[in-house]
Amino acid sequence: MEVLFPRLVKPTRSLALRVLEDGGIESQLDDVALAIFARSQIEALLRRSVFPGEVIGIVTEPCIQSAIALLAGIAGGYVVLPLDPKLGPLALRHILADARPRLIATPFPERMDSLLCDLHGVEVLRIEMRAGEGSALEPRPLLDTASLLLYTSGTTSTPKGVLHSSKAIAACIDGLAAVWNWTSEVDIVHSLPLFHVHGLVLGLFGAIRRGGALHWLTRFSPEGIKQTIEGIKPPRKAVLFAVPTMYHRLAQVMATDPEVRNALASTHMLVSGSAPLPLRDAEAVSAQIGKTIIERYGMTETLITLAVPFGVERAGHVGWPIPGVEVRLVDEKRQPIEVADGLTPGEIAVRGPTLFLGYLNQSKATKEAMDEEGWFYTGDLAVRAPDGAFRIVGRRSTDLIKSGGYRIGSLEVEAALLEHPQVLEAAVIGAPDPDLGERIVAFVVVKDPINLPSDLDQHVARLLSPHKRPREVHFVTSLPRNAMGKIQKSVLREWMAKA
Ligand code: MLC
Ligand code: AMP
Repeated sequence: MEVLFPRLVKPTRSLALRVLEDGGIESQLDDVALAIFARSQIEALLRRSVFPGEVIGIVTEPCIQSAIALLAGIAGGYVVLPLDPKLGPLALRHILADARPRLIATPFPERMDSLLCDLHGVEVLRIEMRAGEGSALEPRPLLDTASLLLYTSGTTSTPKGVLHSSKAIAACIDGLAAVWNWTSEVDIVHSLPLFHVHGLVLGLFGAIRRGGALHWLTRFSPEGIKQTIEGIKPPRKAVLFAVPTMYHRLAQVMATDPEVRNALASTHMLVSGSAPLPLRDAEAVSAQIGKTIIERYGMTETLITLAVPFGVERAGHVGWPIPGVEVRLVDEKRQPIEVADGLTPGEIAVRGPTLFLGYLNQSKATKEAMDEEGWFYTGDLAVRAPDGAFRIVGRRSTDLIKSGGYRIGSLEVEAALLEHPQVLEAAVIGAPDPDLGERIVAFVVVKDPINLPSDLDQHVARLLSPHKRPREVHFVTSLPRNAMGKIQKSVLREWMAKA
């Protein structure tokens, strides 16, 4: 029987998880210890009569308990719902109502909004590291039913729940393993949150499935990345998974810090994803360390679908479909574009085993995004080179912003701004930013332009996770609108370009 994490069923006594917390706390577990703790977490759920197949929320606080609970939940057959520990009340309320988790597990129950949980009938369980009754997990076969529920911003004001099966997770990891020669000698280093595909599916689940270790630095810093990489000694091979903002910051530090430069030069592979990697950052890194950053492309709904294989030089490209996945470009009528000239753009459509099962409670949105032949339309625009390599050139929706590798729906930010009693109208755009890729900029019309609200920042901070807050707010007397009364975000973008 094929299971998602063989080493939690038959531990190999090798290092599995090393967590470097902010503040210097370091913990590490081999797979025997990991299996013991995961097992006790599953036993705690069963004691509360929470059974496999039920939805459990896990607050992904930056500590080892969260990682153990995520692995235990998936391996134990639950539908795991990872939650951003900084989730604002608007999003939390929406997720509790939509996903209806039976229980939320967190290392810090005291930080949960108990009123909100009570209101939705959700129990809160403290994640504890205790030895369970047995030392290994019971095997559970890979299934094509729901196993992971990830919330992601869309073009509505509330995030959508994306359901994935354990089979899809395995297909994504195994497809990448084939093109990257991702063996059990590879140790992953990352400093990403565990509530999105990149840090969770690739970083945590990937490392545990492939048999190497994950070294998770819970707060990103170039110094921390350097030290973490330095801790990995041959024959182990260090592979860094990071978003472009992190490479931008690493490139800057490397220019004056030879130790950071040497650490990155010593890695086996550097991988970038979640957002476009600017060529100047890619070149700044490779010029300093003589190594090319490999790119791969994915999305919450599709997991990772395109990747540049290990050892292949393809700057500016996100590569070829991973084994088992079909990717094509389509025109506005969703007709395939056959030409591969590196010039003709089309929307990326994906079909294959890594695709999600659908949006939770949103069959209409699922049908709009996925056709009867199983093609999912990503909204991303790309061109295909004559050798088949894809290059991302844009995005169909201007209401989706990618900032620091996070996908943010502008409507969600606008909804938070509009909750302020002084705000009459709000429009949010992503402005080009050398560090974040795009930075969130808000244009706001207030009731009384003489007395501008001084608490707008705090108001938004109470409602939204930090990465969703506008970096800039411009107070304007009116928003540009077309003849139909629709806000013209293109005009706002022009204003920003001229500013
Ligand atoms: C941020 N801050 C603000 C603010 N925005 N404060 C006030 N107002 C605002 N508008 C605060 C932050 O909370 C932080 O505070 C400090 O300012 C610095 O913020 P920052 O510049 O954003 O830096 P940082 O927090 O370090 O974030 C950069 C980053 C982060 C790159 C580390 O964006 C990140 O972790 N990105 C990863 C996203 C990711 O995993 N995406 C994967 C999606 S999956 P303080 O107090 O904390 O210092 C996917 C699929 C695929 O896309 O293909 O992979
Ligand atoms: P998310 O839903 O947060 O997983 O974000 C997915 C989106 O990130 C995709 O639709 C792309 O727009 C973007 N993305 C992911 N990887 C890359 C990449 N390598 N290059 C450019 N954009 C990317």
